[in-house]
Amino acid sequence: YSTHSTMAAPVTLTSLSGKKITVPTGLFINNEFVPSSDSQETINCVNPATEEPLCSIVAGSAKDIDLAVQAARNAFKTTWGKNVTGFERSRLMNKLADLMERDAQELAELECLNNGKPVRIARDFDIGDSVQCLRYYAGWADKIVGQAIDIDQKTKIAITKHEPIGVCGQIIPWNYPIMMWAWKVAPALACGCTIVMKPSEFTPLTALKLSELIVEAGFPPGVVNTVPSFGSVGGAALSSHLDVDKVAFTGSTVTGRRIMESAAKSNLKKVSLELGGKSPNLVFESADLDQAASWAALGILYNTGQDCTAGSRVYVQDTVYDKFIEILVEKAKATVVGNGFDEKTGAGPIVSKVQYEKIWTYIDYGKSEGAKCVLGGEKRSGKGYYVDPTIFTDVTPSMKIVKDEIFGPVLSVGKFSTEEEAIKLANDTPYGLGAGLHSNDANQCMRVSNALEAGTVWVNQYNLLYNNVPFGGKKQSGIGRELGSYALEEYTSVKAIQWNYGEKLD
Ligand code: TXE
Repeated sequence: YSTHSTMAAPVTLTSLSGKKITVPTGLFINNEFVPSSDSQETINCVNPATEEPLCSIVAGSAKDIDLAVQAARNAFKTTWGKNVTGFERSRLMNKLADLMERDAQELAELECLNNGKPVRIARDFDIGDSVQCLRYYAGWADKIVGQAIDIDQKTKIAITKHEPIGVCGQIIPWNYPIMMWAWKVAPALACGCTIVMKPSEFTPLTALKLSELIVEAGFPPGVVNTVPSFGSVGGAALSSHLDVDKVAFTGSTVTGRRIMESAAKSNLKKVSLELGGKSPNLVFESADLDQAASWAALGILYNTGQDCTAGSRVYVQDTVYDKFIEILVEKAKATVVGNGFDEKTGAGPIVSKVQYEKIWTYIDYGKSEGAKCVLGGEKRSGKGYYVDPTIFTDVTPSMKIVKDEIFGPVLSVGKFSTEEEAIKLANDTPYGLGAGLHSNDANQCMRVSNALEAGTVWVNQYNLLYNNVPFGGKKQSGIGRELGSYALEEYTSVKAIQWNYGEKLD
């Protein structure tokens, strides 16, 4: 299945539905798919449902990143940046959204082939949300405005301008390849920035396919460039590049730390990081237990637990603990884990062999550290990186399954007796991305929401995201906010123009 590493010719994949999908395999620089300028390396893409190879694509080198940055800088100075109106950016972004919507089924099937997630979910949620994200930020493109600040009413005024920050490196992970692309690209384009996108080496195919739509939508060359590459090569080159003004990252806390360090050591580029989590989900005795169990199951099983906000630690009030677990196990059992081409599938395979093995290591830790496995925990035979919903009860705070981000469908359920204890357990983590609470006591909902150390608190629900609501982490879960108007701050630089129209020096 090997291809010539230097060629950038498209390959045709056949999805399980029989659809033929043509995928570019080159690096996307200046609106063209090109081979690497100096490397023979390839990225070998695998279908996680079958463990079979899909295709090989060109892996970009540090030099290729440099060429892409040059293309992005050139576009920033000529056709984009300060040379394009908000109306035009909005028009192009809406066009791109329309094209994504037109190709939703094909993109969803490709996402399923490369990532494993169910086609239905990719199409209706990941892509549906991404289309909306583009339209949401297209709406902002001509509304990014500064302030006029009177210093006095007679002689001096200051004007603030929210200028595009410049060339943005965007490094995205493999759990939501299309959605993370949209979350990064949409606000950057709306603000007038240009982009060098580095998709994950595990799931680069949909970013390449979306690059075709960038051309079709009519974006000028160099505005969006895509350089699939390995993290230690392309990701490192982007974060240490002297001509990149900002790097936006979603991924592990370990890598986020490295990126920030590279940014500090190079040119102090602006950094936004959306990192890992070990999010708590609290169930109080007054809660509607049936609903709370449904949200808790969704919280850990959505995207097969490969979710930065996965509600991986559920804490239940002791008075309803046994009853809640009974309901939760039934709900979790009902989630169909299987091939993403089956419309009934609720959760697909794990994205890669490394992740699959990481999850099993943690399941083994759970067993050896004395937690009680009440659901799952057994390997399947046959091909595909499948992990069935797994629930551990009787957990203690020092267990690895309680402390570490597993990034799989593995849930720890613990017990508390008072609200104070629940808050203490919930906050006992270096992370602070998401948190949930279920209660029918309105005062308690507000008290606990205030006390939880997290960027998002879900009350009587879990894991829902909206394009107009900010998202991001506290503590070691990140820096900066995506989505909503808050994301615009990540891609703009404020300039104060101080204007004297009357004061004279003696
Ligand atoms: O992540 P990495 P990995 C967590 C999750 C998972 C663990 C490891 O717990 O099990 O991280 O996953 C690029 N400089 N999350 O190793 O390395 C890489 O190429 C610059 C949480 O896959 O963080 C990819 O594009 N970039 C998470 C991106 O970083 C580098 C999503 C993410 O990969 C780099 C994914 C470097 N030195 C994993 N090294 C979330 N928050 O949603 C790698 N990369």
